[in-house]
Amino acid sequence: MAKLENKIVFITGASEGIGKACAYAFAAEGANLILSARRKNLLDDIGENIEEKFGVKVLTLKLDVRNGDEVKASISNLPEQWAAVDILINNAGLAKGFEKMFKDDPENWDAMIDTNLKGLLYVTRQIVPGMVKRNSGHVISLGSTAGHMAYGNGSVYCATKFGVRAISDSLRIDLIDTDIRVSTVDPGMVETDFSNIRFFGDKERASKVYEGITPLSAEDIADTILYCATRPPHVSINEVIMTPVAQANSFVAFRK
Ligand code: 8X3
Repeated sequence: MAKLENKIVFITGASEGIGKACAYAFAAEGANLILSARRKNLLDDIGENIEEKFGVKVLTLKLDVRNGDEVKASISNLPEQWAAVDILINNAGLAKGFEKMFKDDPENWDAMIDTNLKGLLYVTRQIVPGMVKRNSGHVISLGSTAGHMAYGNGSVYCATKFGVRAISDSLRIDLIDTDIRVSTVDPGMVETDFSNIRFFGDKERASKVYEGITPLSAEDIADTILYCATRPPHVSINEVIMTPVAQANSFVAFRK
């Protein structure tokens, strides 16, 4: 039997990259999906394809996690059959710019803090109370190696990922008297649109990030998130740090 049959999995940032890969990985295990992102047209295509391929149900939700009121309205108005979310995957996140903090444009900071931290908080705040009521659930958030070692030109991105780790560690304590699990999966180099967005569409600069290295793929991360979600109920994978073999940490990588 599929491991996640009849479970409801809520994924943020599901229109591309790691979020989209999670959608496919979890559907393959029989989960029904709530896919959320700003670009609903992309979600609808993914949803249709997944329903056809895996025979699971998919609800698509146009959601900007940066908007607290919108998050509250959307999640509190979920159709009844979708309201009992079993697994929340806090995937929506981004890096904007690569610049010394004292030269950087504060607009970039707002984009990262609003999505990576406040967005994660807004969504989690809406979904966890239902999990507490049912005494069941799993919150899995995307951290980063940048949340373990800060690097130059990345102060605010690193701060947000240190923050994701702090929020997860604290939430795990807040939920200690429940059966709810809290995990972070913290990757290093993953080849998605991440660097392209960080460098404002400069594809050449983005591709240099992964030069001479076999980076992780979105599917590698989804596979690990699925692993966390499919352990026996008494097992909590609290934190996973994962990198390409050729990357040791934020600073040390070997390029062929
Ligand atoms: C992505 C990894 O090293 O680009 O979170 O910050 S890094």
